[in-house]
Amino acid sequence: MGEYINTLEPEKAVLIGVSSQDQPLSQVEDYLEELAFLIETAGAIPVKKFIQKLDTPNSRTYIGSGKLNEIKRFVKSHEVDIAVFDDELSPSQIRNIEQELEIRALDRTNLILDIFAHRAKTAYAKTQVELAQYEYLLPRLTGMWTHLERQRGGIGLRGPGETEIETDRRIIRTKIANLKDQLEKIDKQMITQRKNRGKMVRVALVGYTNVGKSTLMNLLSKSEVFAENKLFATLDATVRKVVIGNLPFLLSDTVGFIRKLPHHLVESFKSTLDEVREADILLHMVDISHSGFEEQIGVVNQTLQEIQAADKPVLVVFNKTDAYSYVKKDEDDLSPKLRENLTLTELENSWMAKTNAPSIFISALKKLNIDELKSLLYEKVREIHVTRYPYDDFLY
Ligand SMILES: Nc1nc2c(ncn2[C@@H]2O[C@H](COP(=O)(O)OP(=O)(O)OP(=O)(O)O)[C@@H](O)[C@H]2O)c(=O)[nH]1
Ligand SMILES: [Mg+2]
Repeated sequence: MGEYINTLEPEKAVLIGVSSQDQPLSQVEDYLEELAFLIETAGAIPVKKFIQKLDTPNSRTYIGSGKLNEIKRFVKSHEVDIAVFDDELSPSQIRNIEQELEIRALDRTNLILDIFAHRAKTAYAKTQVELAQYEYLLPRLTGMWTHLERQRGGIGLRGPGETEIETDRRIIRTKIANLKDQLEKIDKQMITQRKNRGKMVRVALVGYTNVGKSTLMNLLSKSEVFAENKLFATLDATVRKVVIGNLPFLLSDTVGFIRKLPHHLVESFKSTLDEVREADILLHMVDISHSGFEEQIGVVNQTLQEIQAADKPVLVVFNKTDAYSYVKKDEDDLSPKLRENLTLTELENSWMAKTNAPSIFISALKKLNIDELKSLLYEKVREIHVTRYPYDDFLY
């Protein structure tokens, strides 16, 4: 009874998350919602979500055996192909789960790496992703092979398993070194390119994935950057010259951030993120129609810190106002208004009261409030421009 693999049928996936004291149920539901979007982006179909309440994960199989059995029954009856966990699993946990469920198991990091690998288009992005994949794999080889070592290696013998690991390790180390060399060469070219841009003010679009960065880029620069309703539509940095009024500046669009962006990806995308690190102004875009937008803001700020870009002037651009919705409260309901009860105007006011970072509410898709954004941007760019070109008289 051979395994039947139909490459035309998209794979079916179950999603698995764990709720605990620090991770309440509603949050896990949001996370799994995002995981489902990631799975769709990867080309598979999310068919069911499983959440287990668990304060300490099982060291062998991450979730408890009861839950695992429940999932197994579902997997069998619905012909599911993969089990995707929202949290990071150890190599041995993955192995144990795969043995129990008899299907492939992935964690979130794995999935994101896979999506990046499929979506990378340029040689540069491909090289960056390949590097991240090998770096992810290297420390995991041991875990993947220990059982073989034990089975095959006799007493005092160097088992074939072990030799294989050593060979594999050596091959991977060589690959990593080669990829780093390649990237370094391209990086040097890019540094020269960036130097040639002169002193022009540089603005970088940053934000969570799928918030509308590329859509705004296209709108402001009249370019045709790829934008779509999938995660990580953009992997390479694109830079365009934009002119507002008579003021020219450079605008860059780059890879979006996400919760738990794999560390190796951030590492290997460092030079793509140089656009952000070297920018004079950041346009932090937020999808206001997303229920988790506040947490997304936090993830972006944290990632900016990781790449040492957190101390730049920021203009917060709340996008997708056209898609914003709220839960209207009854007149006689006197309980305090929650965030989900705020109208757009109330939300704007409460945000303005909370922060001193300049912000603006727009819809890039419906082209709402774009002139206001432009004049705000003009002011910000001008402030920097005049310090760099003190004798430039185009402004006066
Ligand atoms: N309703 C609504 N949708 C928008 C708006 N702006 C962008 N979108 C949609 O949001 C989706 C993502 O837009 P992109 O511009 O690709 O987002 P991005 O931030 O560049 O995404 P990544 O490159 O994947 O990080 C697309 O389907 C857009 O059409 C908006 O103002 N309102
Ligand atoms: Mg994009």
